[in-house]
Amino acid sequence: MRPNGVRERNRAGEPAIVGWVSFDSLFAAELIGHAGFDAVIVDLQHGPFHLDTAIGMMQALSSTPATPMARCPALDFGTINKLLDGGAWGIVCPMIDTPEQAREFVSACRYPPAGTRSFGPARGLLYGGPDYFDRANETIETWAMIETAEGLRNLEAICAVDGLDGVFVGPGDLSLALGLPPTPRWREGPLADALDRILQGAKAAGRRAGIFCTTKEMAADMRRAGFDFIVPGFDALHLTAAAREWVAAAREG
Ligand code: 3PY
Ligand code: MG
Repeated sequence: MRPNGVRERNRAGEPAIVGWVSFDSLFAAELIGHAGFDAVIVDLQHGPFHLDTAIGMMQALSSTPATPMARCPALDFGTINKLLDGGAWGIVCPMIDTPEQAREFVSACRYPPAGTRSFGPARGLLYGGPDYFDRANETIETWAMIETAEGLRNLEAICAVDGLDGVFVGPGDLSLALGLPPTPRWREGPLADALDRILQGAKAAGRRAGIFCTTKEMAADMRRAGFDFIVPGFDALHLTAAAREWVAAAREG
């Protein structure tokens, strides 16, 4: 089975740098897949597209060096199974509040006896190879998002769930849960305390920690803090930032 770029990078003791695609474009996914990321997440929660497009985007990513992963729209067995069958080498699941939900999430991603995933790995065998079934449980990554007040309260119990690979911070929703505006103020106050708690809690439980970053500075800070899985912005942000720079350069020139 093809290796998982996130897992390989983390095993080498380095943070994985992960892309994030929200355009309903196969070509955009392919472009981002060639940008140097270890993996790329197709965002089916907030990306304005549905499952068929998400699977096409993972097919496009399969032609690049980046490992295809997906964020499911919610904790839903059917959608998670379809994304895995469509070639996701990892799932990020939003809004995990309780250890029971984390257990249900991990179970949906693992073939029996470890879990309850149904067999029918459509693209898995094509992209992964004939040993897909033997290696899927140990290769596919499960990342539970901590981004609600309840999830934060239950952090230790969520981290203790067997088979969970890591916890992934959604700093926008987590800020809202803390009574802050959604643009993350990660350097001070309640969000900084929460990020520290999540990182320490994950490490104490032997889990990895990931985070979505809204600026380059935040990504650099999170890398220095010790996060294992860093998403430095996403396609729409990268495109508008680059376009603004080009416009400014042309106006100044
Ligand atoms: C958040 O910041 O809440 C996220 O889910 C990142 O996309
Ligand atoms: Mg969120």
